[in-house]
Amino acid sequence: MNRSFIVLILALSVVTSTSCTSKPKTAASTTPPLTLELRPTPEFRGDSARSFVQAQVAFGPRVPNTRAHQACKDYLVGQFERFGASVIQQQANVRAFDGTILKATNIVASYQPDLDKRILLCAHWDSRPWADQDPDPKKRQEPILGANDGGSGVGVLMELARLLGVEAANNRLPNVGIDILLFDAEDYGYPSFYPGREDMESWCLGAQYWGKNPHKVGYKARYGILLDMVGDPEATFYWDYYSVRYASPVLENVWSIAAALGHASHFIKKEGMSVMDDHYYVNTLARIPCIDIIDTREDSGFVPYWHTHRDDMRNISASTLAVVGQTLLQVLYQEAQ
Ligand code: AHN
Ligand code: ZN
Repeated sequence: MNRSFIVLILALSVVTSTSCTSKPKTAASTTPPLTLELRPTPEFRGDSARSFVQAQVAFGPRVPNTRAHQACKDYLVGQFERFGASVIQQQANVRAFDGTILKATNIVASYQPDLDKRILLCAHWDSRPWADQDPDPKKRQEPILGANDGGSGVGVLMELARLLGVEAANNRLPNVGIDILLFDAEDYGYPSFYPGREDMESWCLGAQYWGKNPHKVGYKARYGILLDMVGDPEATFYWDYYSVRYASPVLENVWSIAAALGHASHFIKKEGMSVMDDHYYVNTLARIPCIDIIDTREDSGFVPYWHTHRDDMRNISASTLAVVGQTLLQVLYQEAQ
């Protein structure tokens, strides 16, 4: 009786001690590594974003110093105001590679401008003055529509602003300040047919100006996300070199959130090419860690119609715009908790 009682106690202590020591092991092997808990967000409408791309393209090429450029600027400012944002137009005369002075305007649309904790979302709203990659040499001097290159990123951010406007009206904005920054004169970079030395600083003139002269003194954001060419049905977003170099935790976060939403076929966690884009100056001049969500293809650079006359609405997929927009919304609402 006594002995069996002791055996029972021993057996129990073995069971309890094993279960005690093995508990962390079991937990580690059954719990997936830090799964992300998705938060409820408004529903991003890809068709609405696409209609905002269409509206920009309807102005024609948005080349600095043209009427279409001016008209599109007024349209964008009007829309962001209609969506309840506080809008600042930052005017800048910037010098192009050939000496032309461009009357550029960076547009900043802010939600909850008084909050300290801010996220910066960017795109460029101008379009390229030349189709210098077009297969037809006779058409290379003409400006492009830039539905994808320029239009798509702005379209996504407009739909996001529309949704934030609805949230603001219902007093349920996420608890984070959001700045939508549309850079001008991104795509006035040195054309391939122009003689002389190629100059990387000829790109992103609006971003360079803003990086040296932020729209508000001492402006800071936790991080930035740039959208560029986010409308193609088969868009693939790889990690670009400068994003890795300056903002790799942001890449990790955004690509993980995209994967959790089921978008891993577009957001590919792999290094791609090095892209000289507006985010370079947000990183190096404003010193805000900023990534670029930009469509690049394994081994083949940008989309095949990049800087050609085929960069039109045919390449703009409501579904891809929604993949990007829904990911951004989730990123924002993850910050808000
Ligand atoms: C270059 O790599 C020269 N430009 C990439 C930035 C860009 C141009 N994005 C759209 N158009
Ligand atoms: Zn371009």
